[in-house]
Amino acid sequence: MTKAIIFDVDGTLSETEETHRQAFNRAFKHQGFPWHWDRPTYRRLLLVTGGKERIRHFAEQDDAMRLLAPDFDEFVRELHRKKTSIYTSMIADGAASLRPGIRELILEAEDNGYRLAISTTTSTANVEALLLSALGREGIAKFEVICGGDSVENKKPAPDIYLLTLEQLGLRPEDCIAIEDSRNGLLSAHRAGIPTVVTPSIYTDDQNFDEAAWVVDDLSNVGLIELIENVRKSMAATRRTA
Ligand code: XBP
Ligand code: MG
Repeated sequence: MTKAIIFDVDGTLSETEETHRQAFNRAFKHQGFPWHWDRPTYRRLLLVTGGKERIRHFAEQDDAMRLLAPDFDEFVRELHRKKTSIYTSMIADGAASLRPGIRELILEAEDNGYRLAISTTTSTANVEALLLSALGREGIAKFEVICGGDSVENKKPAPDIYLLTLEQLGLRPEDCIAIEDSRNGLLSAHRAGIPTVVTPSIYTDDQNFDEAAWVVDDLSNVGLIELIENVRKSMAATRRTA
């Protein structure tokens, strides 16, 4: 029986990847760095989860000479710290709002005694900034468990972040439903054994979601009970064909 809903953040709670992209570009400019990630480039780079990993991947693919700098690792950490500072300020200034239907799902889960958690690759500071901005002072407290960023060695699509969330919730995967926007996130939750609903976002609408229990473009007219029932039916159908 479903006892908890585990939300991804970027692309799921909110279309924040566009804000991340702008924050990266402002950080590059602030550090006097000649990089600029346009939307098509960022769509490609989003296949690599984690901002620091994404910076390194871009250098390897598009600016390999940078890797030769003796302090490249420290450079990446400093650049990412600046980007996170810019990003959290943009979010605090209202740069992003919750996707349609997300607020209603969170409040309905809370009202009906379902436990809430977050499993994300983004930095915890970014999560708190978004929850504060979108849900007010009590926003963060609605989520019993928030697992993010560098709390695990292997980021999505590895299952680590969802396994950590299950451990902190003290629940079995079949007692939860994950809500994701990307293939990396779907694979992470699926590998942890968690039935997953995917709501594609502006940067993931071309990805494959075959492992999803349910794919829904717009959550604005989907109540929590309907979502849980759709997942239950999908899991029952999967068991019948197994
Ligand atoms: C999406 C990510 C993150 C963000 C950038 O996270 O892969 O890396 O793109 O945030 P989610 P950081 O699992 O919520 O979809 O720069 O803090 O990594
Ligand atoms: Mg996401």
